[in-house]
Amino acid sequence: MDFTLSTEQEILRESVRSFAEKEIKPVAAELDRKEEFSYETMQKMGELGLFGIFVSEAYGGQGMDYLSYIIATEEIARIDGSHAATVAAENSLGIGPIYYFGNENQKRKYLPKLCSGEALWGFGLTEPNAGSDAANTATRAVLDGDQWVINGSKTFITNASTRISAGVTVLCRTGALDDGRNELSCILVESGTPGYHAKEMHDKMMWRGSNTSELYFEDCRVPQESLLGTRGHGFHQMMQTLDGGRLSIGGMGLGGAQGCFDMALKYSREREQFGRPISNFQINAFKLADMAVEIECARLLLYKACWLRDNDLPFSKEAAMAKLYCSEVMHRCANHAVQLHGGYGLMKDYDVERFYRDQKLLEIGEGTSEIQRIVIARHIGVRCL
Ligand code: COS
Repeated sequence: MDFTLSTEQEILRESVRSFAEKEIKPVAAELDRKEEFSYETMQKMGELGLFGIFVSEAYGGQGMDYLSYIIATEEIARIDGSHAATVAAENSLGIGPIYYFGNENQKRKYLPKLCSGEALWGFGLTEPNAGSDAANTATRAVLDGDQWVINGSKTFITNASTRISAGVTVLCRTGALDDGRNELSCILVESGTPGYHAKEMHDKMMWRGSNTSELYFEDCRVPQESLLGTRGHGFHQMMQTLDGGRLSIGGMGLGGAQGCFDMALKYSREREQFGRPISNFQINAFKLADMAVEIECARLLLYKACWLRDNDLPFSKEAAMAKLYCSEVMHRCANHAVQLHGGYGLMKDYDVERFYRDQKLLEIGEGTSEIQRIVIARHIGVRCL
């Protein structure tokens, strides 16, 4: 078994790490405080090649493997969850569906701009009454001549209401199946289409530097050719996309946990109480040791899931495991890191305070921890829901 990363992956890790330290770290706390999306760092991330990492060069991507993309996400998350959210949502949820299910015209039209970071694209799955029960989509699309007419709404959609948001992939009911279930299809809707409105959501606890939106469709008409892939395949497309997206949430959990560990180790070596560094108290040393073990396990689990994907092997179960475990590891690491910082960990002057808030999203977004356990249970032969 060879655990060595390739030279390209090592170089990517180093360059993303140094970019995140230099360009994101100095602005992350302020963006979080102001709840502001940064177009400046967005542009710089585009120039660095952080979008379309796994997309072929023919469409403007970097032509690297999925593990490389996850390593990049991990390194951004080590410094800031909001920027990692922008990167992860754009790559796996924005670009992913168009790249994997789009026709040649759609790929040529949208991917180059999305891969350069000039434009963002949303993933319109969640609705006010269709969260964990994603198939319960109420948004409808009816074919009228050669146009789809869309009515409904979506919520908690990342990257959909910035001034560079170019559009969104929307899961819609397009009919009924013989067995009574809904026929669900994905439709691409461009920003600026009459009847489509994206409204930014505010007052978030976490990921305050990333863009989150509610989407409204009122008799929104798009050409029939805006259908993504095959009619009726929308739910499968969304679920397959989430398998990949869950790996990137795993990357965010792993990177965030590493960031918490790095801050906790540094602080507890410097902070002295009772005449010695607090890291020298066994109770604290054991916390740091436990964090190191869990981060190592998380990395092995996540990288193995990426390896399965990169080798075209089934990986849904492992993606759910990695997403579940990495987010829960970050939860525990953020908790330990704040505890080790004592009163200072509760202050916004210290980045651990932001990490403690940002980690919570990972146990909820792209399928809650409970949903991951359902997916895993089904894979190990237990039918539950
Ligand atoms: N890849 C491809 N297809 C999949 C799939 C996957 N990972 N998971 C399920 N499907 C398919 C099934 O094969 C089934 O296909 P058929 O209708 O052809 O038989 C169909 O999708 C329905 O699957 P299932 O019966 O398992 O659906 P359920 O409604 O029971 O729920 C869960 C499945 C709960 C796992 C799903 O709704 C889910 O993941 N919910 C969470 C949604 C989520 O993560 N939201 C967050 C979005 S933030 S971007």
